[in-house]
Amino acid sequence: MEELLKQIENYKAEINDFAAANAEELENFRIKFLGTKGIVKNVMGEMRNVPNESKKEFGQILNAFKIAAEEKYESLKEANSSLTTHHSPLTDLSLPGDPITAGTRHPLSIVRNQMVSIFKRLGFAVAEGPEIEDDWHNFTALNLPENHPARDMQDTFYLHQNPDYLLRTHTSSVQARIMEKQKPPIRIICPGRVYRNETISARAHCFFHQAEGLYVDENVSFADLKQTLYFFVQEMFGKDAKIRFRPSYFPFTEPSAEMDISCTVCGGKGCSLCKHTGWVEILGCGMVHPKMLDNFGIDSNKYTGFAFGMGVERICQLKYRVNDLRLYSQNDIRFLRQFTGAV
Ligand code: 2NL
Repeated sequence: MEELLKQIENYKAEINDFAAANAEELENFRIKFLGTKGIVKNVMGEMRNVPNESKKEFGQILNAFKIAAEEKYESLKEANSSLTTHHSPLTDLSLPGDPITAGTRHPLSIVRNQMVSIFKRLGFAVAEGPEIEDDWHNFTALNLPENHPARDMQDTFYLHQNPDYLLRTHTSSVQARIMEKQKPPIRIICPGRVYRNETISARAHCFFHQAEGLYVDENVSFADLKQTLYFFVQEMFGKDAKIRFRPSYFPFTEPSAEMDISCTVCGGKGCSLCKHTGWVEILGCGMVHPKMLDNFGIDSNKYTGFAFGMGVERICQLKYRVNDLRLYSQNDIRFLRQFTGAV
């Protein structure tokens, strides 16, 4: 009897610990414990050998054992039915799935992709770099002296914990990183997000997007710069677009220029967009300052280069007439949907 009681305790523990990973394991459990030749039936059979005076007590123990096995099986069966692939007759697997509505590309992505694809056709490769930059790559290496206004705390987001690090204020830092590692010929276009500490308004934001280009090789001239940018403008704004250069100043180029295109609204006749001048400014450019080339160990007697930088938002404004910079980051679906179908 003692033996039988111990055995029942062991079976109970086994039942308790049992977990079915699938329907097959559960069926094996049923056969083992509850089948016609199963353990429960077997143990019940032992009643024959129990002396009469103990039959009542043993009967209760055996009954409880049987119920424990049955309840375990029922509860596992229920839990398992949700796991097993029972095909409900209500599910028609041949029906098409629920449609996922396709979104639209963000206007700034559309314009950036267009820019990149135009420059790629001219042999420019895409280069990217970190948005958290160090002072050297963002300022010093780019010929921005210690007291330059762009270094002012007002304009730049410095990292609190280590003000030698900052959120890049232009993508020129990417070009600096490439010149550091790569020797001429270098022909890259660097699209990316940049940050400035500005009060947000229709015309200013604390982050925006740029695409900067750099071409360094032997015999690169201002004529190459003009022809490259003219090609870009004609591809971006159409064959009727004209360009003009005005002298300007950037610390990393000499000579420097700003480039205008004929007004995209009036075609040059004069309207409110171009303030009746017929021209709108789209980018800054110039010949890479020889000091910059020397900074990176590129022989400025042998090599020359041109560089340019433009705002993606600005090009987008001229192409799609977006007149408030805040629209780009407000995620207003009524704005974004208007670019459905644009590439
Ligand atoms: C602008 C003007 C410009 C550059 C960016 C550059 C970068 C290197 C060397 C020389 Cl590494 N130049 N970049 C040059 C001229 C103008 O950007 O108005 N950007 C929105």
